[in-house]
Amino acid sequence: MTPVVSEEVREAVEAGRPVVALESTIIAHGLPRPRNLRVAEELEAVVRQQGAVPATIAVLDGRPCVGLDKAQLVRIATEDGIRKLGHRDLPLAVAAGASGATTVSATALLAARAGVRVFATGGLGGVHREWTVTLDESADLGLLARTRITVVCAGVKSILDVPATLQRLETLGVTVAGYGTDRFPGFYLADSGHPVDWRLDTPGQVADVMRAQDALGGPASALIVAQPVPEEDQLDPALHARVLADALRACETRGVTGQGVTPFLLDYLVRHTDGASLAANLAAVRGNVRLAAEIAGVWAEAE
Ligand code: PSU
Ligand code: MN
Repeated sequence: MTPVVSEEVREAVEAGRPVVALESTIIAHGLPRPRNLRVAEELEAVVRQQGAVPATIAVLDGRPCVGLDKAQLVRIATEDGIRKLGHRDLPLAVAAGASGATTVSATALLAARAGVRVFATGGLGGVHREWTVTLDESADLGLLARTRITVVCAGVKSILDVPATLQRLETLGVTVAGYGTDRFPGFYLADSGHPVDWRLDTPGQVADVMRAQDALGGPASALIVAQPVPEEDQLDPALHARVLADALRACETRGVTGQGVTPFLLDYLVRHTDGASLAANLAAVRGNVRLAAEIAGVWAEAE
């Protein structure tokens, strides 16, 4: 299942130039249409502005692709029947010749296989509230415990049980640092209400940690760089709390389970905050993509 790496990405990886992996589930299932296509293109442009090469990742007609051309990006954003693929779904999608968007877990796996070390997203998946009943924990966590990649994110999605997710990351041995903060970010919110033990303040410091990971050896786990959405762009915390409580109730009432839970909750928030949650989500992702490109730049210089 060797990924099909675009020529631009392959050349950049071979030459040691900066590359940033981008996931496609946020495009296909995390953002409303038609805005999602514009966002996909904008995120790639942000990477380029920083002098790095974007590698958006997805599976098209059974082929895992690292680096999409314009037509492929359009398919992911607009085609009906684009599936949501976690890493466990990849062999099924390949064998069936299916097309799908990759979550953090599938994107991280394919990026690492293609030699891409830095990856930007919005918020990681994690332990869902009601875990004691549903046992719903995103496959993102387990995969990141086994993959050497740096993920820039705004923490984990605030629809989750954040302290339980932080605990699982600790148990699984995933390295976590706040970026420019001692507080663990809360995706739509700048502060999840929980502290983070380590803080990094510059792309150079992040690259130092990446080098130390490699020098130490040990399990090939990830580095999570958790950057908060700027406070002026965050969702109003009171609105967030109120609408999220409604969203969780609606999810239960409608019997949404499994892969459908996260897209349902994100969509509910967009519709019931008059788009404010979308604005916060986009601000977080944009900031993460920019920082990831900076980190990739410093990393490429140091290699
Ligand atoms: N970040 C966003 N929007 C998203 C996601 C992340 O801003 O839609 C996606 C990621 O692909 C993540 C997935 O891996 O949600 C988690 O889904 P689940 O909880 O079903 O594992
Ligand atoms: Mn889940």
